[in-house]
Amino acid sequence: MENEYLRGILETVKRRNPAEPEFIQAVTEVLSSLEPVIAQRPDLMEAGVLERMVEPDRQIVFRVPWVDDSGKVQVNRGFRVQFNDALGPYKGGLRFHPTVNLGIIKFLGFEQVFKNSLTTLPLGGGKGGADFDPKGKSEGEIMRFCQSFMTELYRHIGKDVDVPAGDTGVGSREIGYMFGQYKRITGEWGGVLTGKGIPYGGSLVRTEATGYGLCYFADEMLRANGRSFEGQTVIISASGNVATYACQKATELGAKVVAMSDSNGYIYDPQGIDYRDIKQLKEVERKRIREYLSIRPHAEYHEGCSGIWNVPCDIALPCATQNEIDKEGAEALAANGCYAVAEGANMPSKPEAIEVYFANNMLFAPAKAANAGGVATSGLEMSQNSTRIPWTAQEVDAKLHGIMRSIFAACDSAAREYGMPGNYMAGANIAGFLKVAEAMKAQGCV
Ligand code: NDP
Ligand code: 2IT
Repeated sequence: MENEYLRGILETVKRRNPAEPEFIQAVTEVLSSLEPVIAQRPDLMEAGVLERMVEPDRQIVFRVPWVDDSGKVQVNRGFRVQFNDALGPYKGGLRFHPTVNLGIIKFLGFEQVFKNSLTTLPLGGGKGGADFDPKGKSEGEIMRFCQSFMTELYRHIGKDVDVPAGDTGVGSREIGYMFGQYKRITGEWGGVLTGKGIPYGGSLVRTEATGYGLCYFADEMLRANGRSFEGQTVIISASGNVATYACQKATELGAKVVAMSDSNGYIYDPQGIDYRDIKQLKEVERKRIREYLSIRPHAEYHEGCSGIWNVPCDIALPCATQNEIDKEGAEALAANGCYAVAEGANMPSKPEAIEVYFANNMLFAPAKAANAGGVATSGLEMSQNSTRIPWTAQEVDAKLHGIMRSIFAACDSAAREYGMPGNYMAGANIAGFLKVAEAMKAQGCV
């Protein structure tokens, strides 16, 4: 980074957050993209916009006590980081995973600010979660954990204050338990969480939205570069919410998905994976991906999830977790002819992997643009909750599609305007930043 002002901001972030490598990684990427913007916009520098943007509005850390099935008290740590509310109420998911810590939640919250800005909807950015591992827990344990988590969280959120949703380990089951507890404590039935079940205020297509949106964005990028999903071979890491519906939409758009994974290993099915098998296995039965072979015995299972990047493909859709593609993974993709990577997970590519994509002229759709369809549809759920008029699946899907198109257009044109045509990562960071920056400048030093 050449710009002295940006370097100074990064140094402060590093000094203040020494134990948070993922947060520093996310900030470094955004600041690096902003060099040409800062050169042209001294007014934003004078308003101290960036100094304020890299420091969350507030970081809430709390104890989550609960009683397991054997009667033993368990304690987890809960988080909600309210990062920036310049554009609207804080908005972002809750992650339940044993690897969760403050630095992880801060990187996710920071990214969410720019992502939500790109959605075109009035949404601020935040993120939360807990270091709770839902794997192997009973229904009763999951419910008691969610209720305890909400017993603290409720005082910090509200439908016009902060609206959480799902993320890794948090789906409609967990949202249901948390919504019930919020309602019981506050007596208020409102749109305080998104990703709710359809019978009680949820939006049609929210479950599918991140995976669909990822493919809509990737499709725009491919078409802008003279390509399409038609006839292409695709690999998708993970088999969770985002991965499952990315598999469905990529297939509908004419591709063949030949590999998917979980944290233990990956499956390879040269005949093409039907998303309904994955949905049944993972969403309904909550089993491991290796069980796929019991329904499709011709497929292969390989232990170790990172081996998936060695499977030859045209397009790769990483949909598991942060930093899941390292330099070697990216090199394997490039060597096998992969020409496009679109990120469904948040920050799945290490910086060295991104360098490999650019060095090989691969098309790269960065997470904060490509996976924004989930939160965008959460925004649509908030609209439906406010007006109390639900939309049909077709209406929501059409709005989602339109939003993903406009996000691609914004990334594409910002990249061109600042002299980096085709660099959608820089385009996403710049377009996302400018809207938040204008709002912060207009609202004064708060
Ligand atoms: P789910 O909990 O539904 O699924 C997570 C999937 O990723 C599982 O297949 C899981 O495997 C795998 N996974 C998780 N952690 C790891 C790891 N450390 N190594 C390898 N595999 C791992 O989560 P989602 O699909 O909702 O989220 C996936 C990603 O997409 C996350 O980065 C999330 O932040 C991002 N995202 C989610 C959105 C949403 O609306 N849900 C919106 C935008 C982004 P296993 O079962 O073995 O743990
Ligand atoms: O990372 C994300 O954008 C999400 N987990 C979705 C957040 C939301 O509020 O729907």
